[in-house]
Amino acid sequence: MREKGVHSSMIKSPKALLSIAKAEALGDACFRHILTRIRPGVSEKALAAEIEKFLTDNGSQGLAFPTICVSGVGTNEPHGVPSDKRIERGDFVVLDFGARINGYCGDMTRTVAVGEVSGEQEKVYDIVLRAQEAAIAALRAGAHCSLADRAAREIIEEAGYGPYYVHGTGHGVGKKVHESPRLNAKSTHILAEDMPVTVEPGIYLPDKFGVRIEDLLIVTTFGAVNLTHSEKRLIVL
Ligand SMILES: [Mn+2]
Repeated sequence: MREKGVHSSMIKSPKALLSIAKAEALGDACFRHILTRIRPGVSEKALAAEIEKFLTDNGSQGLAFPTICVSGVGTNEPHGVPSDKRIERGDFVVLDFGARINGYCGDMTRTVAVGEVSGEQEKVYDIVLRAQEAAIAALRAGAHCSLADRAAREIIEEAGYGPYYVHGTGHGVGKKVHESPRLNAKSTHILAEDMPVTVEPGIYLPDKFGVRIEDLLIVTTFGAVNLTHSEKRLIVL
């Protein structure tokens, strides 16, 4: 019997899930690599190019989507485009990228600090991380997708940053990087076993900085399997 809010295209085959897991593992390897390249003076464009080179050199067949690498004030834009801006001490750097394996996409985001970090940066990072972990904890086959969004949003709202969480909490992933189900407040989708979904809350402070943390997980009857293993505690390079 098909549950309301569940469409078969959201549930992926074992072969598709393995390809998505491999794409995400390649993303983890890429993150480890790019950490060795992030330093003051390197441009966003150069880092984005290095990410894409690492992915394709290591088996990515094309890319899941154009790489986001933004820094400083530019991190306050959720879908920023890499520019010639050079990394500076005190910047947050947001990296959002994905490999493609057998046609299937990976998708991950990490925010790292360079040189030093302010109290406000640490505070906002911690709120986003707690929101992300709460949303992950709300993933379970049979749960409404809006619940994961609510879990993340509640934490951000209680911390006083509600107006600065300007997008949904996550999405399905397949041959397209953005698929159903949608994990947002209006979603009518219901999670089911073997749905790959992202969880990616963020806070974007105008004229200051933004933070986003994104993992890719497979929904199960007991919760979710996290395919993304990169460090989530704040990294200061
Ligand atoms: Mn995503």
